[in-house]
Amino acid sequence: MTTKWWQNSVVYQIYPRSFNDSNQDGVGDIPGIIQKLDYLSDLGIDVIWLSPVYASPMKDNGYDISDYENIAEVFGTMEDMDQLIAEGKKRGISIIMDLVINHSSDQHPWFQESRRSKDNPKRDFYIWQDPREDGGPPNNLRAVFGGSCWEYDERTGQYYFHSFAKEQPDLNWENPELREHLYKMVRWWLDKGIGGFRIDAITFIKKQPFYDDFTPDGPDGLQEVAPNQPGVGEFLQELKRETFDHYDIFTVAEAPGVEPEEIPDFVGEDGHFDMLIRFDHVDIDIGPHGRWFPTKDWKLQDFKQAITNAQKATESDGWMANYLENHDQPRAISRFIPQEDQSEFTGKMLATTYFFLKGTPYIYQGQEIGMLNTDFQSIDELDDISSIDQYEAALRHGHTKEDAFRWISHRSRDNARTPMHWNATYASGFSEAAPWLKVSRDYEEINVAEAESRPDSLFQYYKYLIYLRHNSSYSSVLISGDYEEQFANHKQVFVYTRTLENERVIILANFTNEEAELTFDTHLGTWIFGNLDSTCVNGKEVKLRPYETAVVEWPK
Ligand code: TEU
Repeated sequence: MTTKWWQNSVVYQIYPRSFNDSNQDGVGDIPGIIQKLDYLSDLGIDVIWLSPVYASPMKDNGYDISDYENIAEVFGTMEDMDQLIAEGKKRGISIIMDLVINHSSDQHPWFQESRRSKDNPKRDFYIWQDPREDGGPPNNLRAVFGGSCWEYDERTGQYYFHSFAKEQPDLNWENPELREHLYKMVRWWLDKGIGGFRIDAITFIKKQPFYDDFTPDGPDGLQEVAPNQPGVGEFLQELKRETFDHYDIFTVAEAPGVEPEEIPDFVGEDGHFDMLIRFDHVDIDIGPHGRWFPTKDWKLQDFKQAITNAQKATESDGWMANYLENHDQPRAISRFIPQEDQSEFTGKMLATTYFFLKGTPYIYQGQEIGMLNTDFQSIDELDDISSIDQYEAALRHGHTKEDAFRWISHRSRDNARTPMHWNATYASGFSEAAPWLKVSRDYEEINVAEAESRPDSLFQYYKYLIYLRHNSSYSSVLISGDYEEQFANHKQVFVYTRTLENERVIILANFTNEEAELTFDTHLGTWIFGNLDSTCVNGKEVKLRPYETAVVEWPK
């Protein structure tokens, strides 16, 4: 199989607000990222996915854009952005931008125009509908960040639609002129020489019927807004045709609501995108209707099943974005490993597990040094719009403040958004000023300077995983090999093979603190890498110690 450049790549996600502050205002910025490019180059990554840096009132930390062709002042200037692209290029690192085009900010000039009058030329760039006879909103859908999807605007006596916060009005994709504006903006960015886009919440662009009554799923009488409505594919194909198709770039779509059997429509030769970000394997501890309360117990079985479904759906065509963390998720070690066993060692196990799945691995800032969830003390310490809404919803559902806070702080997106730990000095070396969000308590032990200085650190381990994919004699099988799960019903281990012609490699991971014994039909071969040593393999027998992981040859 000939591979595309982005299939051989490893992506690193930067949440600019929390990465590195160069001008000492407590908020990370683009020059701060440039200062750390050598660090990223040493780690060995090929692509940076940059969470939004566009002009924004920051109601959702940049996922509410008020000008697509300008940079937010706190993050720097367009010159800084151009320099980041150029400096990245020098090091063989391309930048992919976060493309947020389901909605804009309510401060975007288009929306400011749109809300002015019913006959404004930009009126139809957003979704406006009349109230029902009783004055209420057109339907009873609930926005992802809580409350009705409809916000009443006095000036014109109509409601506008928002899938997320009310400050994030949805763009009206049914309007061809709006779509043309968006495509032009996308091409403008691509002409700058970026490597592509991570595309935000894109399955939300097609809306549910406006005047239907939906069966309530909670005490607020509302039903959660549902993405991936019929017809979404036509917009996505047009977007691709008008923009991406003309460049040597890649697109990775965050696509909630896509069922495994629909994956081939979304990625692959004729798919809408190149890679897909799925949620099943990280949503295993989330309750129905996207609720973070109470935290749901999860089983290894659910995790394995979710991953295998996606792997199988991209067996002959299509490609996955494989990840354990991003800016919307808690830290992986804190989520998947019981408290008493959370360590670099278990972090190595998790890393190995997802790194060699078929697809492109994504590392989220701080994951490479094993950053953990934060010790938030009260709801006032949380900044995230979604966490605050979930907390209030938990109270509305009759839970106590203590329970609500425990569950929400465990799942909060802010766990991933605390400042990056660079060293053990003030504010973890992130800034000399007071940081916008508190620094996690453990920065003196868990930080980049410490990890770089120690040969057995998780950071060095990630470097080796990247090397194995990029430059080793196993690269081809690890990138292109077919995926097959082994011991699928086993309750302790996650095991899979990657096979390319005569080559076969097996990835083994014990998710428990007890030994796990596995018997194979044929002999295993050379131990390649792992978080302990080669003694776990003995002919047809494998004995995995607690949380042990290993990558091993398995001759065919
Ligand atoms: O997230 C989209 C998404 O589907 C969210 O509902 C996700 O499940 C949620 O963040 C959990 O609280 C994207 C971005 O990744 C997120 O950061 C933005 O807040 C959101 O879109 C709106 O732009």
